[in-house]
Amino acid sequence: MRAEDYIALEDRYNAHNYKPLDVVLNRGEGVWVWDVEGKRYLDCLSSYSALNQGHNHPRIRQAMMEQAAKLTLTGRAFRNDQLPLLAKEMCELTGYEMVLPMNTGAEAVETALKAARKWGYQVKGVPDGRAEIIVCAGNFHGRTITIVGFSTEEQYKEGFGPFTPGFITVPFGDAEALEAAITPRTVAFMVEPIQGEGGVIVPPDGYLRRGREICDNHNILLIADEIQTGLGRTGKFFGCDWEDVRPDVVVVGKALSGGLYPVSAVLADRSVLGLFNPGDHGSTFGGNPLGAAVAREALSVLVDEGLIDNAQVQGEYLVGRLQRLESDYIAEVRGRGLLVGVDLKPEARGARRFAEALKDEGVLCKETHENVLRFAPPLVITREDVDWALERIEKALTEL
Ligand code: IF1
Repeated sequence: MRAEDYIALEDRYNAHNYKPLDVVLNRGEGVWVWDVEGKRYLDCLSSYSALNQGHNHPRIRQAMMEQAAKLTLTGRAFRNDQLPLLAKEMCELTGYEMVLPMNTGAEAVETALKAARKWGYQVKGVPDGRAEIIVCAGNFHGRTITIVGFSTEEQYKEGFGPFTPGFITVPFGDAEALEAAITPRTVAFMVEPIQGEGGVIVPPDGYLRRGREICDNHNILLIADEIQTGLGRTGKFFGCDWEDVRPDVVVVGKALSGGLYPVSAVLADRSVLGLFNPGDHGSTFGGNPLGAAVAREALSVLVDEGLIDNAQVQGEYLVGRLQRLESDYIAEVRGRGLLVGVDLKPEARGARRFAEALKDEGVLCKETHENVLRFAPPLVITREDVDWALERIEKALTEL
């Protein structure tokens, strides 16, 4: 079958909840992917930061195959020999006391929200059913009804109400607005250290540290959604590490499994996650031995291969080169580590056409909103590969 045949099948039989670039991939290795006609592309999206360790990492693949041949699923009705080791390794790596494993990012966010509400009622003493959680305008935390209910993006909500009450929105990057929104019923403030979907928005210096102080002063949990910014993407283990902030609750997903399998988790201390009792929460696949074995290997690859430092080094180089690029189309280049957004001027007539043109040149990236091109290659990328991509990006942004 040819590419257009796959595209026709997808369009006929799949719901149209996406508008993908018309490239049909069937193989990946490191930063590279190949389409069904054998053409090679440099992946500058990494499945929205799920592939920090690169496609088809040999060590993670091996761990997955070995575990798949032994035991894949027990349900949490029984125990398995991988989950305890994953939890211990995650806690040792991050300095938290407990883990609650889930599968997708949205599920882990929901878990963190449930934990915060339970903490609010049981520990803070908020009257039952009255808990409030503060979130930021421009947030992206997933697609469940509760989560889209507190999105400020109309399209994510339209047609899906009614929504879960108990969420208050404040502007992102404005610590004083956060403090002003707090009431005696506030139990948590949830924030992305850098807003990804929001258009790679880096908050003002000191915002997270000030947020931490405000949460401390008002006895509120700080929840960091590190699903996209975590696990090395920004050049530190967590995005919050840039301001030496330790959230009370951290949500991770995506690259936790190196892109081989959906694995997410909530990290926190016993004072929060210890509040869950048997039957309070769960998931059929959450904590399964296959996912746990994959995540264990994915985490050690991140550390062993120095991918976090590499993200910082290559990211600085990429951002520097993009910032020096003389293009009439670029309004601003933002980012940290290998989470980079190029904000285009209205004259550029939208980011999508650049993503299309770059695809033809062999660089895969995606627009976010109308005017931002996002570049987030796997953290295994070399200087040589960055140069290869830059040559094409510079051409597209100056000649198109
Ligand atoms: C889609 C964006 C990225 C996330 C943060 C939770 C989740 C995500 C900070 C939910 C997911 C995704 C999902 C994907 C597109 C994507 C995305 F453009 F929408 F914003 F990455 F930038 N918190 N992000 O970024 O995790 O349930 O998907 O595992 O198409 O919705 P999930």
